[in-house]
Amino acid sequence: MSNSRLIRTYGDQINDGAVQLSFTLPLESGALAKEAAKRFCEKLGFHDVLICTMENIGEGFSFFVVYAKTPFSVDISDIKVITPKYKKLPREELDELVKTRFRRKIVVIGATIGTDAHTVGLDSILNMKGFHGDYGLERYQAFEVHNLGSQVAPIDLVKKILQIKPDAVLVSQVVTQRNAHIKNLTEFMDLLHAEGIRENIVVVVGGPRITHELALEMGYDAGFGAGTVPSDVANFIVQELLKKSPTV
Ligand code: B12
Repeated sequence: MSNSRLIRTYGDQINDGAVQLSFTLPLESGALAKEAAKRFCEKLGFHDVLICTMENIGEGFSFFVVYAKTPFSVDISDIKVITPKYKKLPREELDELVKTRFRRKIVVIGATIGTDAHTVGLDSILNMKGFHGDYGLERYQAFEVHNLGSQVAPIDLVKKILQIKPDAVLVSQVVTQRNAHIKNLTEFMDLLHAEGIRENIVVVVGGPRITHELALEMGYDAGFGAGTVPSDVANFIVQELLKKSPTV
């Protein structure tokens, strides 16, 4: 007997396959553009294609919003997702755990590396006020936080690590155009290895397009994506440090 569990997108009725799409075609709005948009969706396998919005955006371009139905489904019994492993302890408990086991604060450095100027994601993890009603690492007694901000060159971050000697390094990468994040993350990891300091620290990367799987492939301890709250990261860091040095 098959254990497959097929699901399809939902619009009005379960598994009706309804999808909303938006895209741009290099055509002036009009009957030709509308028909081209419809045929394009049909080529993608959609049926019952309904063009809801067609608007000129600049000369010779039209933007579309389309409702359509897909015949495809996905078997979720096949899917294996890997996520960072940690037990979610409340802030007070985590503070107490660090106090009793480490008898000092956990030193954390955070930076957005390369030319990436997006700071909001990293700040939401580190700043006291936190994100989504969840306090940031600065609010914990357990952490001493050094937020270096954005556009930190990987080599400069390594210099700071050698100076501050943190327990954990948090790197943010939001821009993924032309795989800029892969280049930056690889460069940073290579530098850590070259300095012989990789094994001593917990190294975490985050950003909206970062997955735990990608992070592990690149030699990081964990990857955190969209919707991460600071307590996820706080718990991961402390529990990973305890795994690395169980005798602490
Ligand atoms: C605000 C913003 C800006 C601001 C940034 C201001 C600032 N100080 O941060 C400004 C205007 C400067 C900007 C500039 C640019 N931006 Co911009 N920006 C955005 C925008 C609208 C919101 C990003 C944001 O703040 N999100 C809110 C935070 C809370 O979410 P987050 O970053 O995902 O963070 C969460 C998680 O990802 C995770 N996380 C993030 N970092 C880390 C780190 C660690 C260690 C951990 C554990 C977790 C973690 O935790 C956070 C909380 O859950 C997005 C579009 C969008 N709606 O997302 C585009 C967007 C990110 N920008 C984009 C682009 C292209 C640019 C520019 C290149 C545009 C240009 N042509 O100039 C420039 C780049 C400049 C540069 N050198 O980097 C693209 C990126 C596309 C891509 N994948 O590469 C986006 C997606 C817009 C788009 N659809 O095209 N941008």
